[in-house]
Amino acid sequence: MGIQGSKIPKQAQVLMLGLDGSGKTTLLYKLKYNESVITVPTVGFNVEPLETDRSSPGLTVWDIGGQKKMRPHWKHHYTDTAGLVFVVDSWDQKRLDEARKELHRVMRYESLKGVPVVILANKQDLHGALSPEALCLKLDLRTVCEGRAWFIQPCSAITGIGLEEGFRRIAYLMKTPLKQTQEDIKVKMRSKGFSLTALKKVLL
Ligand SMILES: Nc1nc2c(ncn2[C@@H]2O[C@H](COP(=O)(O)OP(=O)(O)O)[C@@H](O)[C@H]2O)c(=O)[nH]1
Ligand SMILES: [Mg+2]
Repeated sequence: MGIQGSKIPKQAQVLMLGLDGSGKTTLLYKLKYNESVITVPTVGFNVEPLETDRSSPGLTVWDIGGQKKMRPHWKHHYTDTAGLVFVVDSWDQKRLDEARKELHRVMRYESLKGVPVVILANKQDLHGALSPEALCLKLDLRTVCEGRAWFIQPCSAITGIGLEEGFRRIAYLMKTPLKQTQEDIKVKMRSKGFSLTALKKVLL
């Protein structure tokens, strides 16, 4: 179950999943140390504590290896997961279908029911990267995220753009009841001039 309302522990576990090569390890170290690291495929996992803001719990971010042979192990981390960050390589359209299938498979797990999710549309610095709107359709996010709070955040682990926003967003979704998150999105989108029809398209 997700943690919502008053039941916020001081440190909340965020699980970061996604295909191998989507940029999980690069973005974790960019965010944590503002350093670009040379990564090797993650065997096992990397764990890092992250602070978002004072009113949110600290996050313990688990970056789990995404290679095919590692994916059956993802489920061992689900039980204590309060928030999910799913990283997608927005440029590599050849692997989008594989990413969609993995995301949908993860979301079906009973122990992740209702857990908020932020999709990080990574590698936005690359020419030809798909926009968050296009990814939303290709990954069928509205269907797969039904019944939980979710958000798609464009980012780049190389420039660092969008990373803090993505993790602040997951912290916010974890501590805010689902209904309130939808109200907040409505207010935000209306203030940006979105029509009611557009709002209906993005809200659950
Ligand atoms: N251009 C670009 N390359 C990235 C970005 N994020 C990761 N990469 C590269 O993608 C490759 C795989 O990254 P890695 O962090 O190991 O992926 P992981 O398997 O998901 O942990 C590396 O060569 C990274 O330098 C990004 O935002 N933009
Ligand atoms: Mg890795």
